[in-house]
Amino acid sequence: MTQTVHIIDVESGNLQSLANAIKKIGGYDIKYIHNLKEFNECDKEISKLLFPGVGNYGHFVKELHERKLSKPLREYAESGRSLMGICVGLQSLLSSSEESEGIDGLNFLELNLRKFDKKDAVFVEKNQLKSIPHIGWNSITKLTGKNGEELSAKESLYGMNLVNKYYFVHSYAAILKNEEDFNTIKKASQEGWEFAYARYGSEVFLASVAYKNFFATQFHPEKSGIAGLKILKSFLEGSKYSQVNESDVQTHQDDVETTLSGLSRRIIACLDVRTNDQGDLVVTKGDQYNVRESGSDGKEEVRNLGKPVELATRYYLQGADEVTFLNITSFRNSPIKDLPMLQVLSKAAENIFVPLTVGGGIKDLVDPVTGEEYPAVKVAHLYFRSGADKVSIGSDAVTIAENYYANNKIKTGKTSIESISSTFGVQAVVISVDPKRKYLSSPQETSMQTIEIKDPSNYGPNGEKYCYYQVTSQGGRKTHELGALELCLACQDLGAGEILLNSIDNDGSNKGYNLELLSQIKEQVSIPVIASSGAGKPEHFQQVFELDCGIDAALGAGLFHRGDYEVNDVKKYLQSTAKMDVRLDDT
Ligand code: 1PR
Repeated sequence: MTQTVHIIDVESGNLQSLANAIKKIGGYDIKYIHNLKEFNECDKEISKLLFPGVGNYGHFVKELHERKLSKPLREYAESGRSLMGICVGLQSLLSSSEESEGIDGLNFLELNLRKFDKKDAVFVEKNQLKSIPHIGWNSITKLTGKNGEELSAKESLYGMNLVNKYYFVHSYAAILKNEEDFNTIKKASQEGWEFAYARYGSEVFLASVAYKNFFATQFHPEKSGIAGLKILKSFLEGSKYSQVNESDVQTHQDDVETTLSGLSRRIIACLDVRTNDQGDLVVTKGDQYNVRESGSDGKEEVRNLGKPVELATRYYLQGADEVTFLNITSFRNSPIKDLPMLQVLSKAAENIFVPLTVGGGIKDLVDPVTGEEYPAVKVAHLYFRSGADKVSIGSDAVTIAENYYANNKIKTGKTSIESISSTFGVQAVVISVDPKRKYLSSPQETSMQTIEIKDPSNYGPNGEKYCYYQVTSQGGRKTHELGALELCLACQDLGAGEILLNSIDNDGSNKGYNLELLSQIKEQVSIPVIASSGAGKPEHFQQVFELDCGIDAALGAGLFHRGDYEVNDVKKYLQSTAKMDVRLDDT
């Protein structure tokens, strides 16, 4: 007989993925609760309640209070029935957050949430900044049971263990800093609370808390591959202390590095999607953004590398840590409800349990059929509702940055970057940058920050010894008087959470990433940077991760589409040859 799982929905982020994960586990129906009335209507029948949240703590807690859900939630938890919080769901159960001073949480445990320190000493020592948000796959460093006793590597808390890696995405956490925090934890442990700890740089924070029938994770089990699905399953089945399987241990190798951050090396598979001349939605791939090639009849046609959902699922099963879809012809208007990527996303999210990013056409839109205006935040919401975790903004970011500098860096609060990040959190906004090298004889020829080219074989065609990276929009069609670095700095200030840094010069070349461009930008921003364009073999991933600036993730497209390498070939190479820490999922 199917059981019902209830999910609290206060319209925060991507609930579809959680629903999909529960469907995948099987045997459960889902019912959403939006307000007190709905809670009261089904209160008696609730036995498994999920409480997910992403984005801003204050926004989320206020929604809970305004919908009058705080009190029934507390009473529900006290009644001994099962409750599971996820991400901001966990955070809201603590007492307060630096993110939103003056807004009280539900105070199940008296701890304050703090922002991670970008000037973490272990990073400063290496001349780096710690990237904020904390995005990626991290490990649990310690699990404690009642009275603070440590659990062994063979034990688990709801399937969560010391071997697997889980997907985190947040800027604030219950970071344990001072004596008061440790005393709170000690006292709670004596009362029967159980904890999982994780590390980001030198900061230790709570990855999970459990007490009686209540459990909460800072990471996203619904986005943590098979390892995450096992946690959800254990919670739903009430299996609190399941043993770790021998097969789980396959991911562990003793001689691999321990990264500075604690995060493993994140590998992203990217799919450029567009309609071909026959009107089918296909995955394509360009060389320096040119996606056309000569067909059998000699005519130029769009390179067709396969179907978007099929390829994305394949890469997930091959071990991709994240999948990105870019609609590369989004500047052609289509009716909002028919936005082609909505369907792709919702289909992909049914079977892919790692983060999904969607880009292309994230901006204020006017429906060409109805004339209705759709602000960017509403467009983004449609994608989140379909299963996206992040949206990536390309062309609109260029316009926004140009206006930002023209207005002396004054923020209007109205741009797509600001509106989406203030509603859904900075972690939901990626900026996709499409830069092209511009050679200069002297730095005085531009107001942008320039790079001095070290290797004479890379000088410009007329012996130019300097360059900067000029941004383009509309898939490289339009060039702007703006540097990639200046674009990234503006977007970071406006609230972007991550940078997808392409390079038109290297795209599709298989000659490796643009290390010069990546270093210039990563050295000056504090949000995560994803290296993109040029990966042709596993060694290129090693090379980019070895950069002194500390690249956060590396993306590949062509090498996976052509079948030259599977995603796990890259990861296994990184693990066994480069001794780098990667995530290999459960079996
Ligand atoms: O401008 O907000 O509508 O977004 C459009 C998005 O589409 C942008 O993210 C832009 O980068 C992307 N895009 C537009 N035209 C193209 C094209 O190729 N003609 N693709 C394009 C950009 C770059 C990477 C690529 C890597 C790795 N693709 O995503 O996947 O370079 O390739 P490789 O590993 O094979 O070298 P908006």
